[in-house]
Amino acid sequence: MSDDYRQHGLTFPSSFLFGSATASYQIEGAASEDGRGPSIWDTFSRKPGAVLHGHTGDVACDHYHRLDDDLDLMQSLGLEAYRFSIAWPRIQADGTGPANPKGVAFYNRLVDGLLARGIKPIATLYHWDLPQALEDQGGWTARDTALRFGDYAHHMGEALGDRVAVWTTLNEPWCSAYLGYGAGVHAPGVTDRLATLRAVHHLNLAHGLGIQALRASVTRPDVQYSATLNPQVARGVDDTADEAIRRIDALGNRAFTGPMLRGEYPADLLADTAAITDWSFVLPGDLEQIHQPLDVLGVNYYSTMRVRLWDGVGERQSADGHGASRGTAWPGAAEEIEFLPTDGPYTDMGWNIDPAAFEDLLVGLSSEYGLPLMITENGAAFPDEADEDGRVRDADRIDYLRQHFTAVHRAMGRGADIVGYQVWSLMDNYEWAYGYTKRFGIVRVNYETLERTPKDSAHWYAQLIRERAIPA
Ligand code: PNW
Repeated sequence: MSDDYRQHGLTFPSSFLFGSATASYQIEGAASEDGRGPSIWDTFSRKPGAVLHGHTGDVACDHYHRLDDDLDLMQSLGLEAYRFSIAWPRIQADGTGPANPKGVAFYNRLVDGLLARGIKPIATLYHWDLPQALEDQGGWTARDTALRFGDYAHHMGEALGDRVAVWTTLNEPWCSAYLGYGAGVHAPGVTDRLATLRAVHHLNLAHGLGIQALRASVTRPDVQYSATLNPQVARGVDDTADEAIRRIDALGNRAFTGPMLRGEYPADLLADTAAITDWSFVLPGDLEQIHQPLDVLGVNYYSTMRVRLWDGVGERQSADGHGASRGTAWPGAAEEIEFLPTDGPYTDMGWNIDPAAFEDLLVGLSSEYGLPLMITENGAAFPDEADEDGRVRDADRIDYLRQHFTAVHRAMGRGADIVGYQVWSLMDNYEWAYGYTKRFGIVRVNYETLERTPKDSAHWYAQLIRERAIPA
């Protein structure tokens, strides 16, 4: 960025896209309406003990029935962009065959409603709600799921490809593979090392096939293609940490950026996992399929981990409380890593607040891959309550957002090419294994009345967007 840009203080360029993000299963509800088939989260959330209080997404924020009001809400906050995801089982109940017109109609209304209000649609094809019928045939451990994803992407390109501005194939494939098939704390709840690595590859393949299917069906000329990753950021605690961080980076980051952006699986990743697999599920030609040109890299960031190599004595620490990424999720050489409690302060997730790591991450990614970056998620859960007057005074969330917007601004000052920021989340919603107990929204949702109330942070964000500068 130029000196001219720096002189204006904490302002953002006119092209910078301020928005907010959600995901289908977390907000829509209407889980069996208009031909929607069951997803792996409908199944997983009903498994005893899988989700806090047995909460499900059956109703969620009832966004499916409150679409127009929610669109008005976005407009009232001045959002320039809205990142949503499409529920695959609304489009193909069992993951195959023609597109369900009622499912398509809902997303048509959403996209048209956004455009009518001057809000850019950023669509994610897969934010974790895999059709259960595909899981019954192996889910992401099965190659066929990636092929089915390509067909689904083609349907969506045909349906919305004249209007969606930014397409994202996958949200956080790290979570799908490592939390879904490794730690088993997300759907489908599998705990199997080989399954985890097969899932990594088939998610990558789905991304590549999805991009190609979109390119073949989309007609909007100024469209952009992307994937959203959640880079794993580890800080070291002693002189064994560099090796621990390298293993985390191989499995957590380069397992995706390698094939997607460089066309190869890193040699150290293959070596670190050699005891589990020879990666023979990577077929000839797969890497060419996965390695597709992208316009933007989506980055989700919340917090960091603290690691060192385990000396093999006593019980290995895995810091499930105060470490953002489950210590039990990592296979292969990463099983010899200890995840130590991070330093506070923490959000209500027990995740530490570390905006300096965010700044460095963005500078590093930008120089490493040379792609424009979009912050597709950043935000915080806090146990906020409405006061007697109905106002939600979430000063802690404002503080978190201010620190992280400042980090983005500083990263841009250091040369990182960052094109936008989608706050997680527009409204309180279904926080996966935590059900409705964690509130990430800048808008409060009353889960009894489903009423929406913009929190102080929403007003703060609206001011930021209006002034294109971080409020003092
Ligand atoms: C992301 N972890 O999920 C998702 O993209 C959102 O759907 C979610 O609501 C948000 O972040 C907040 O959690 C994650 O345990 C869930 O490391 C869990 C982890 C990371 C990201």
